[in-house]
Amino acid sequence: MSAFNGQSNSQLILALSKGRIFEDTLPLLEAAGITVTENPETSRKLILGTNDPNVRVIIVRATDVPTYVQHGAADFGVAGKDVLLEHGGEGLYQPIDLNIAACRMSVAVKNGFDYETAVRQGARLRVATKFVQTAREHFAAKGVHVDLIKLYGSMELAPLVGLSDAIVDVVSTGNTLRANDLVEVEAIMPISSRLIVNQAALKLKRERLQPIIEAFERASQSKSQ
Ligand code: PRT
Ligand code: MG
Repeated sequence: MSAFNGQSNSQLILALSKGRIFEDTLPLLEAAGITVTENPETSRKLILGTNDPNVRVIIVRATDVPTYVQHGAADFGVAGKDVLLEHGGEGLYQPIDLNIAACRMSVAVKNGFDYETAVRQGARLRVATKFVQTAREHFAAKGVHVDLIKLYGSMELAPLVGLSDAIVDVVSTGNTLRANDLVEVEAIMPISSRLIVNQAALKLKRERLQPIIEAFERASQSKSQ
């Protein structure tokens, strides 16, 4: 189960997604003495080098990061709590909340839709989301009956064209909701990104991984203070 089969235990593969997670992880890597030598926004490469010949970064979709780490194709990675809840966390050790890429998971509806009354009256709600596990658990805990509609993106559109009554999505500034005449009616939970480590790699490569985990921990704590 070693990353990039056949490589020695000194080689480390880190899985990241492009965009906010990559950008917010760079300072943590710097704190661990690791500099990524290529920019995923301008390079088409999916495997990026660093100043340490034993450490490489692979660029994958945010929702695929836990899958690469679970199967040992990457030794460690950074993934949002939203993504980890949907994945389930199997085979993953989650040592630290890095307090990066912060946002919240929320319920939103079209401006004018009376969510409170619909819930109170026990109406059956159509809810569009990429986060079906999280949405199912949230509404089950409230005792609200829902028909979940799985989408892969642009959830904001669903209530506007009558596909759903509500959406469950991550929100940070709220600008996207406002721009689409949607209102946030319920905050489900705060979301931030965590460091995830393959459970076998943690044992086999502990000597290499432990100092990086500790540097990430120190850097993320000093940032949140
Ligand atoms: O973009 P892609 O489809 O490849 O995947 P992704 O959206 O899962 O990846 P990415 O890189 O956009 O997000 C990675 C992680 O960042 C998520 O798993 C979250 O944990 C976290 N995060 C933090 C966010 C946001 N903030 C966020 N604002 N993820 C997505 N958004 C979306 C939001 O849903 C809205 O559509 O960005 C849009 C703008 O948000 P507002 O509220 O600032 O307008
Ligand atoms: Mg995105």
